[in-house]
Amino acid sequence: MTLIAITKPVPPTINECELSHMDRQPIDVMRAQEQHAEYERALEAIGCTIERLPIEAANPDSVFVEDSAIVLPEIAIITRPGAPSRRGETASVAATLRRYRSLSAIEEPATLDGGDVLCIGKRIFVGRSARTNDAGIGQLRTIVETFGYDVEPVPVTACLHLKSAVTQVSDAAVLLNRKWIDASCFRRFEIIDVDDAEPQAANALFVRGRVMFPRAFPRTRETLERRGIAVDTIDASELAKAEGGLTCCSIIVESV
Ligand code: CIR
Repeated sequence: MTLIAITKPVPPTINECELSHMDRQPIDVMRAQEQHAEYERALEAIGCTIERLPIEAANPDSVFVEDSAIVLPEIAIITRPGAPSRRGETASVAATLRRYRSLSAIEEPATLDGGDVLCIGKRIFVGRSARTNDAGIGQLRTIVETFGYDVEPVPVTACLHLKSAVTQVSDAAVLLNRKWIDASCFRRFEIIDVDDAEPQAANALFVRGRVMFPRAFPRTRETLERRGIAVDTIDASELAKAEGGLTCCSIIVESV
């Protein structure tokens, strides 16, 4: 089985990105591009083939491809991002995913961002957030229930997306910030708390049994390692200024 990681380059316009829970700070575009290249190399090192789509200068947030699609083994669902400025990002992702999966799409008036969707086995947690509405959750449920998935909504108010507050870090464990979401939704899993001093540390990328993790959060990294979870760290500090984490910068597709 091959793992494809779909990415898009950091556009020169990234300083015009959407921001919801952070103050705007200047983003050094070259540094962001270098960090993004390091991210792609880290994915390659764990066996992913990078499929880099063309740069989209007209879409300041286009590097955050995760928000454009949900990919399951059976189907890919093209989203309708909650921020109107981001709706132009989905076409190129759909054109690529069509080669790997049959496609379905979230339709108006529904909105759904990929960052709000956390799939663990046959359970799909979906953040009800400023970006993802009830119609989006409902349409997703209708599409995936035929394949045997359960959809569980999780309220998200304190941060941008569900995956800003919780991600999977092993077959059995999630890394979570319980100040931002209700941890009881994840009671079936072993819960690892982010360090109190690192509220933004919950977004880790779990691929092929490995965890890619931002270098900016050494205390949470220590907690993960104490719990037996080895991590590869990368510097994603410039992309973090655009409110993006590690999961946001790729769409992982298992291809047979
Ligand atoms: C936004 O606000 O849409 C972007 N500046 C950040 C998106 C990050 N995406 C993600 O967490 N999945």
